Amino acid sequence: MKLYRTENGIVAEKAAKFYPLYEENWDTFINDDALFDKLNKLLGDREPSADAEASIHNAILPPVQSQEIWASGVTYFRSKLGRQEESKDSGGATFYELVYHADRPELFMKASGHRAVGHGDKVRIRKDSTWDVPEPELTLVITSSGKIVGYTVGNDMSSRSIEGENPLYLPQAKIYDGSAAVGPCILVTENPLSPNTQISLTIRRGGQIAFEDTIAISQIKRKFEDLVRYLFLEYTFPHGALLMTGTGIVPDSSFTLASGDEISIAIEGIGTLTNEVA
Ligand code: DO4
Ligand code: MG
Repeated sequence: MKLYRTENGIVAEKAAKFYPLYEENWDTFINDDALFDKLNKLLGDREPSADAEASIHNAILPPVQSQEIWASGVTYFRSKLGRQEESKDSGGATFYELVYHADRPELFMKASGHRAVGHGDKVRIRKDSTWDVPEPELTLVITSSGKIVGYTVGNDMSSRSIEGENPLYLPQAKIYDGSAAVGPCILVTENPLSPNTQISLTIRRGGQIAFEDTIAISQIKRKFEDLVRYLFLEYTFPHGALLMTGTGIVPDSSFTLASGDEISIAIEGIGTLTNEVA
């Protein structure tokens, strides 16, 4: 089952039928350890509607409201290599090696919910950056008790020139207006995603494919539960949280994003998040 946040309210999708849940409040509805069962039961008593389906095609909002969006770093080998390469002149490479193998993961706050952009919105590159990439990341939807109840697609837009200059510039490389995209919906499942689930990134420039790659989530070095455990260790999330799980796809060093590029991130079972670079 999938949940969309639309201008009319929440819309649920089950077996290609769309159900209006307009009376529900996003923050309280998704922050429920029994979300799968609740949704399943609710849809059993409802009729699908053409209006609900239309509201998805009109405008989907990012599937986040009062939740904070956090991100994990250096969780895939390819990410470790990419960071080491970009920071080799600044002496930062050792830190990426260490954090890749450490028990404690790298976690950082990416955006508050109201700063996130959704499917079809524009993402941005910083004016003071010269080397930029999208980071396609499976994103966990977590309740305030720390339970993973769903998944969405995330784009952790990043400045490699600023991050490579000095690892301490990470917040500036990662956190700025238009740097966090999530959507198009939340996949609510009874069971965890299959490790074979593929994440695909396609970047189009002038209608042509400028970059594409795919990775399976089985390539991640850490367990999702461990990332969540560290995130919740000394921090409370009254509305729950979203957690990007890190990128396993890094374009070659010669690639940088440009204004007008179209970034599509597809994750099997969830959907495709598409954003143009402003
Ligand atoms: O350490 C820098 C950030 C890493 C990151 O965002 C990722 O691996 O996805
Ligand atoms: Mg990332």
